[in-house]
Amino acid sequence: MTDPRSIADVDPVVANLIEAETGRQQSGIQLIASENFASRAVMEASGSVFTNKYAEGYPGRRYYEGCQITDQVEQLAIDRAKELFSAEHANVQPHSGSQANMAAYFAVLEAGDTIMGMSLDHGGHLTHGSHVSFSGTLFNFVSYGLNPETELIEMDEVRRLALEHRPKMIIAGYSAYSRHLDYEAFRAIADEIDAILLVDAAHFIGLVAGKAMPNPMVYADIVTATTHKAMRGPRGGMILSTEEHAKAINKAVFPGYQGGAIFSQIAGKAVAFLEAMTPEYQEYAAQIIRNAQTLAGTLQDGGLRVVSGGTDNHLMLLDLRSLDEELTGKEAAVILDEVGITLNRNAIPNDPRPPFVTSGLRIGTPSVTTAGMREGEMERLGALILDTLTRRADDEALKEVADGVAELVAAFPPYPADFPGHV
Ligand code: DSN
Repeated sequence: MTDPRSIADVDPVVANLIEAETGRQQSGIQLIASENFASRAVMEASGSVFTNKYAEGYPGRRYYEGCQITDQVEQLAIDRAKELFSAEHANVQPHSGSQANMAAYFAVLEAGDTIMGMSLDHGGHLTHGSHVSFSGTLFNFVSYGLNPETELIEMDEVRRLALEHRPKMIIAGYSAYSRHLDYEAFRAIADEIDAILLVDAAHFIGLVAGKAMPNPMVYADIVTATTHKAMRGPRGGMILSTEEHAKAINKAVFPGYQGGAIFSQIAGKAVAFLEAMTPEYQEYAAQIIRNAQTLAGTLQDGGLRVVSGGTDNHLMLLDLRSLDEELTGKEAAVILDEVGITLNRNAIPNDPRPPFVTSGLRIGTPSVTTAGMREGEMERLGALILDTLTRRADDEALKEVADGVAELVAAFPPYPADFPGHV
């Protein structure tokens, strides 16, 4: 029999770290745009006995025996994903968003082919062609950026580059861009050069699930995504596509780029998809955007420039130079973390500082919205952020901000008091 003792008895060191991390997550305000608080149901599934099972292959066609139940859980996740996003095909096996992208690229392209995506320093993702990622070394990437005046993707420029370089795939999607994507224009450009249109919806798939943003599957050949950001599921990735690419995508995920899938995570994905089918989740998704817009407005009123002038989604980028030319993203993020507001430094478009320093911050509202905060709390939070940044040399002022943060957090705990690991 396996050791029946709890983690506190078997490994108090790790048990203490779990308790400490639980304490950290709920004693501060979490504003990292790619994070969220998964539900207890999601975590029960992703911490379940499915972690023990190998089931290489796909439902009904496995290389191992004993997959009867695993087949059911994967099929459930597939069916729910297809229903949620009106997709002809879903693959729920990718371990992460990056692996989903890698498999999707190789499903329909060959190494060396040309792909066009948004550059990392204008808000794209590492896997959209950065030279430090597999994408930039294995494919010939052409990047589009933002119009320097409007800080928006300019579709005429995307079309000009597409006609010049004739990529076999065009990627629409981002990690740090706060505006709607013009799917119709991307589709038209892809059709003009006979390219595949892939939408990387990793950041905003949860808003699509909650019907707070348009569904990219209506336009794209392939949609890649993660399940743990605004989606609020377990860590992992997935690929949605038209039936035309279904076989190639399945083959690319397994055996192409992964071995056995992580079925405990797939069980968690199934639960998250079910949770996302409820009217409550739709209200949650809409509230994420209202919160982001209120927070952006409050920060703008306080003199902080929001890149592109605002947000249509769950995130915003702040140009710290508007408050103080000397203030870097790194310094601002560290000071904010010290008063209990956790976010990440982020390059702003055409940032003169290196990526480890930056002149900007990225803020996202999925986690605070899960905790139950609404517009009123976003105004309070905006004031606390502004106070921290403008009075950062004043220890007394920072102490007052930290007290304000603690008050806000205490009123909106992400997890109930009886939650496992709660401190
Ligand atoms: N690292 C994630 C983010 O923070 O946006 C994307 O993979």
